[in-house]
Amino acid sequence: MSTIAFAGAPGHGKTTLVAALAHCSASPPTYDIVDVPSVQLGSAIAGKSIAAAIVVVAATDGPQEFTFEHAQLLVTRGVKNIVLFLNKTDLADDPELTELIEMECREMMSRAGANGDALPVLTGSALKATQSTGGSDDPSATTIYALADALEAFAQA
Ligand SMILES: Nc1nc2c(ncn2[C@@H]2O[C@H](COP(=O)(O)OP(=O)(O)OP(=O)(O)O)[C@@H](O)[C@H]2O)c(=O)[nH]1
Ligand SMILES: [Mg+2]
Repeated sequence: MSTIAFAGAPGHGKTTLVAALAHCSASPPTYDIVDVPSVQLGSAIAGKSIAAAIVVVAATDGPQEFTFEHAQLLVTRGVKNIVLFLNKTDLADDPELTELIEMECREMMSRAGANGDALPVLTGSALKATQSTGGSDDPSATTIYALADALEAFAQA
């Protein structure tokens, strides 16, 4: 089974995003998930082949030193499929600021050695998605559907 890793600074929402994926998906994932406290990511993925990684960044805080270190770790480990999830948009009510943070994230990923400009970015609220009734008109859920589809595709590749 493929392994997909959740990366990002402490408290930015990795575990909540994993819960949102489980909540919004009709079927169980076809991949193993690595979701550990941020300090443990390096040891958790050691020796594993990682099909894809999600870098979670809270839109309320922007990328942190930890985020950068994780990005570097993923690049060093040869992880090609990286998706950025800009989380906690329910708390970030200024779309211009969120756009600025997205640019900051892309720049940070490029500094870490990834192609920040080409990075797929999803924006949403993992917390809202865990509370969603799953209607296709609920934007918090549709973002999670998009992420779930992307992850399944990476896991099958
Ligand atoms: N408002 C809001 N809160 C969120 C969202 N996602 C996560 N949180 C909250 O942020 C806090 C941290 O979320 P976690 O999912 O535990 O973060 P984590 O990245 O797994 O943290 P560590 O495992 O400690 O590295 C919790 O209180 C969550 O409920 C969101 O989209 N919106
Ligand atoms: Mg966690």
